Amino acid sequence: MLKKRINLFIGLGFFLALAGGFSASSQTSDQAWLQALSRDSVEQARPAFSLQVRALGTGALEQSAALELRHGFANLTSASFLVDAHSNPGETIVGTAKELRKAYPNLPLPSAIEPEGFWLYRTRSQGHTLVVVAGADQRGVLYGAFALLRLLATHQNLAHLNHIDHPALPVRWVDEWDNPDGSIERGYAGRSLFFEGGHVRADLAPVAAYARLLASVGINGCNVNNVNAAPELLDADHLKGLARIADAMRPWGVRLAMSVDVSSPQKIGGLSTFDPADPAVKAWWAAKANEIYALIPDFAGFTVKADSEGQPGPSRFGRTPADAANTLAAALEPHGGVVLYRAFVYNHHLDWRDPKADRARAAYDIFHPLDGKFAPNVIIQTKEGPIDFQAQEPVSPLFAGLRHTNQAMEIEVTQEYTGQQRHLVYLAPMWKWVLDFDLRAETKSENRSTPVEEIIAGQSFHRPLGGMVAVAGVGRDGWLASPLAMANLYAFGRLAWNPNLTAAGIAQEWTRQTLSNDPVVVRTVTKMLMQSWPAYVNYTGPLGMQTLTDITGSHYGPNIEASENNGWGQWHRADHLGVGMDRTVATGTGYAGQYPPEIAALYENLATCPDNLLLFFHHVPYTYKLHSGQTVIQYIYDSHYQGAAEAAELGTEWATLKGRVDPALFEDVRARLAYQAGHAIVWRDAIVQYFLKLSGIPDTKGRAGRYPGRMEAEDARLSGYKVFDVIPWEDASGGKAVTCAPGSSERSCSAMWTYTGKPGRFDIAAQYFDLQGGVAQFTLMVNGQPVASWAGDAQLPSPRPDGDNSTRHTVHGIALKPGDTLRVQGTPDKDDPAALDYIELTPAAN
Ligand code: GCV
Repeated sequence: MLKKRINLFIGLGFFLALAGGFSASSQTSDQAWLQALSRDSVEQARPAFSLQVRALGTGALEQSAALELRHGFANLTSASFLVDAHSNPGETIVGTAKELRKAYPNLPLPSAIEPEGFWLYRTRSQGHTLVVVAGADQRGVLYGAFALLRLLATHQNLAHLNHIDHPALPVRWVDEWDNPDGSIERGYAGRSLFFEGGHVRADLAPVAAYARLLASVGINGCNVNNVNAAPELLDADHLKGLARIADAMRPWGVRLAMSVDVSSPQKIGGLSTFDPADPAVKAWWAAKANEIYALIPDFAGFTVKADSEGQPGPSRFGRTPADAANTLAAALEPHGGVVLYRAFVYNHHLDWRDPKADRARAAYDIFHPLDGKFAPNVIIQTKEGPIDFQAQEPVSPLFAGLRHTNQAMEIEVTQEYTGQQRHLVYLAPMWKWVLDFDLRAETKSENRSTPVEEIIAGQSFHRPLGGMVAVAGVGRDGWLASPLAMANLYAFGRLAWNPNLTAAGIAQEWTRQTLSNDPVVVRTVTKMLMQSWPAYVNYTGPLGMQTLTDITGSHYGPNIEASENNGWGQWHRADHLGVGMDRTVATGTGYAGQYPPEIAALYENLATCPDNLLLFFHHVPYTYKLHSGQTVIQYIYDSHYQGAAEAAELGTEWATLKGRVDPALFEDVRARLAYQAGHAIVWRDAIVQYFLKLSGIPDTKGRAGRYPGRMEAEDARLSGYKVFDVIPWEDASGGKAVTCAPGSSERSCSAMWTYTGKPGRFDIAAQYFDLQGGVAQFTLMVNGQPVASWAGDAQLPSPRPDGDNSTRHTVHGIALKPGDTLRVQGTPDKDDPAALDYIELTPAAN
């Protein structure tokens, strides 16, 4: 296995060197779904193709396409391929439709292939196999080559290959929130591929590998820097660096874009103002655009975050987003660039006591009145929901509110509010729900559906431009750090290409290419992926409550009150009587009225509001009955127990794949899923005990607040350990835990309990807080004999013990009898005080 990997690595390095002039790097695109191209996996398709690949033209992307096919055919077909190739020497011809028409006038080429589209065809000509990859244009050729390889790698029957396809959306970009110092805002996979120490990195081989990965799923643009933009990236030196990035991505048809700070003319340009209406400001941007295009002739455009979360904006001068966007658009227009102006504009100093204040309203309130005022090369980029990438939100009403403006939808691949890649959460089902959502934006008489996917494709309102943008957050740690999280990046590309694909179909495709074509693997992993988002919603914040996390900090673990009593406006308004935000027109903030009439009525009325968004639109008592017949409070209890059980199930399902997937990958994912199952319990217990205390209403199933088999650390016989109050209280069982003198690395502490139950075999879980800045050691002893030792060496958020870092270590099958002692010994290390919450005994499964 190791030898094979090394060979592949050398092969790819050679291939990249040919394609883009780069040396081999430790991060390759073959570490993701393209690894299928490096496996012997298409035996049945083998006779269809030969090694002969001929590009008709000399275009760079056509050359990339031909190289991809040679590389893919060679790796997909093993040595026996050559024998067949010898006895049946066929050819694969790669070119634009125009080139093919000229060279093969008798080919039944479709009369028109849409921009960036392709036609794949197989026939026999004079006893030889002829395979055709015809692109509408250069990008189409490349996308066609990758599509052909995908069909092969997923074992599709290509006997009658005759396939035409094109992307639904013209703008298909990833946004990276990378800073010049190499850090990545909301990135969970290490340092930047693009920047280091204030500059563009010298080694851009990983950037070329990333562009190849993006191209393989049809992504055509990459915005490389944080939307909280560093103005210095526009200076002459940095632009030269950015031009090198553009060079690295160009062989893959991925155009470079950048985020800009609208105050740049003042901050770095020496002007006294950045008023977008000022002629000097307009001239500054025009000159800057000329400078950029001189270095990067195919520069894609600017992304803008302004008047948002502290970023400067046109409001400083009484100007509108349209004024700012159009000034930038005018500068880019002569060169063919576009402006993606973000609708994520809101006041984060809202008065939380004001029942009419509502962050969800902001985008529509600000942008709807400007509809039709944006230049033709401006696209308004709107987050999928009205708040901020929560685990569950309604669709943004702004999509229906801009009929004379180009639109793009922004989604998040990096799992900011959805488990930060430590939790398996496949987001395609959520994105699909948004894409398919019919906003009923046309008048009733027309009775025409207007699903989001058609609006952003420009179809519904006849707009020339539109797209989908994903905040990707890739870094140098295996792209997204977690192998299964890569399904989200893959799914984004596939949905931006074709929003009609199904989430399950994409999951299957990804699994086949990344893991195996073994039907058991495909079935199991697809099932796991499809279960993961509903499970996460269940254990974090169901009924439209949003992710009940620390919204002012990590956005990771549970912290229910963090949303309240501040100006950020992510409120759920829970009190002792009820929960939910009244956004109705009748009695609330009026947000529901921003939707077209049919949808507004759906959400406005309690009787029709769907359960899964009830608390986003309505404030109801805990005893309110859902359509399902359950009360709200009972649903909160039930969904959290169900969600935690579903999270555990993911690990059980994965365990069945032992021996069917790569052993190292198996173990990596196994450990991640075990962690997730433990953290889902932290979420479950935090939310359940919080709402039990707040509502005072017991769980009809008797679970909330009762934990059979749990032994609290604060109730143990403590030696060295001190009891402390965890903040927020709901993040620890009973609100308390114990800590071992932070700062001291000499001493150990211990917590001891005596077992009083019946004799039996048990799984023993120790719930501890794994803090950064030190590696505490723990030992579990039974009657003084160690049965397990482990290190608190994870890198989890928060510098203090709370739900961000509460972690579970489980030991299986320990025999206990009454009178036995159980002891956890914790040894702190630097800033990690070996804090402990409880141990929990459950009867061993076998
Ligand atoms: C780049 C959220 C994130 C911020 C991000 C912002 C945005 O608030 O937490 O990190 O800033 O969205 O999308 O601009």
